[in-house]
Amino acid sequence: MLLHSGVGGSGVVATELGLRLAARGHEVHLIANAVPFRLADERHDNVFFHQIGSMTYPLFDAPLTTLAEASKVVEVVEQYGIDVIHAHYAIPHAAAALIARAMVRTRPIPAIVTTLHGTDVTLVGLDAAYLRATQWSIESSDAVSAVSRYLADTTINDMGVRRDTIHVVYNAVDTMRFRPGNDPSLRSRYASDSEHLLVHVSNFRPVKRIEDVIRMFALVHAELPARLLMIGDGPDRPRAVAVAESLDVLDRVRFLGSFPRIERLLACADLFVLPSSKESFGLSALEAMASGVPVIASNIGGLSEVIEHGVSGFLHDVGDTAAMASSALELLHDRHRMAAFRHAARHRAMHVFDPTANVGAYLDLYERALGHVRPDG
Ligand code: GMT
Repeated sequence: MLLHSGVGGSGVVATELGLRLAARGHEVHLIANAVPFRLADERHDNVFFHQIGSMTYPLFDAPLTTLAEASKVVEVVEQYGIDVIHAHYAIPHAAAALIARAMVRTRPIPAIVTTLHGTDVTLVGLDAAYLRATQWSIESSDAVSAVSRYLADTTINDMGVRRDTIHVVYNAVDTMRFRPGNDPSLRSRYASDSEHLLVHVSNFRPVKRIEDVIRMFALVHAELPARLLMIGDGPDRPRAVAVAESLDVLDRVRFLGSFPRIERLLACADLFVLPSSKESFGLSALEAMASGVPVIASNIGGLSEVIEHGVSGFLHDVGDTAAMASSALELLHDRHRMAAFRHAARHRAMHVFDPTANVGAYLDLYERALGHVRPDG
């Protein structure tokens, strides 16, 4: 598995898939710049971590990370006899995998599977600086998957990738780990019994529109006593703090920073808020739903494949914080409706985004890719 190690859904998806494959007896090697976020507190005999080297040199503007990654992949493939290289996020991982395969001296050569997660297609990959490299990486992989139908279609239609098939494999959630079960003593640290608790989790990048979380929260709090937990960190945090201050709700908002085990906190929430401008899937929303927390989100990307509008949450136009607040208040005012939404959210998470089915889908994809690269077995 080649993955981004920081806070972010693609790294979480890759790490959790690796752990599930290892639990089934497969040997899994994770290759990243640093220990992946959700691997930090896990240990499994079949899981190995290899750190990509980083050498600076006055002639280079920055470390040549894609080449360093390719070199590390070659080392791991030649030492361990890897069958499948699974790149999570097209660039640079799929490109590094393809470069590595061209260098490998041992046989048989590994198959390359690329999973598209989001901005590798909808933002970064579309930029002229990376477009051809991204197209080539996707077209040259032996099998390609996307985490939503929306993302698969966008890759073919908007990015102009020439490929017959991009398989859709929805992300999964561990519904034993993420489950309802409010811990009153934990919740009481952030909100009293008479206050409603709203939560947002992300890496606070511009696509997450975290200022909208604050604006929407301020409208909710104007009508009902409420608190907001902002979990995560990133470049837009100072602006969100400034907006909270200007709307006079800073004392109602707690910025907790980022940490890997958020399940106990999520289970304390009344609503989860995700007003992103781009979101190919929305793993954090799914984790909230598994915790029995309805989601108020924007109606973009793959979010409508995860959240059913009017059943397990509400979807509104990007930036329409008034509509988002009004939907939130609708649920917070109506205990029975809230209970129905909580149940529907949990039910959907359990039945549509099941980890066992997800591992099975990826194993099928690995077989397909191996059939492509090693047709004679
Ligand atoms: O594509 C990104 O912006 C980064 C990526 C990540 O590593 O967090 O997020 C994407 O992949 C997640 C896991 O598949 C999805 O849940 C997110 O929706 C997706 N982010 C975007 O599309 C903005």
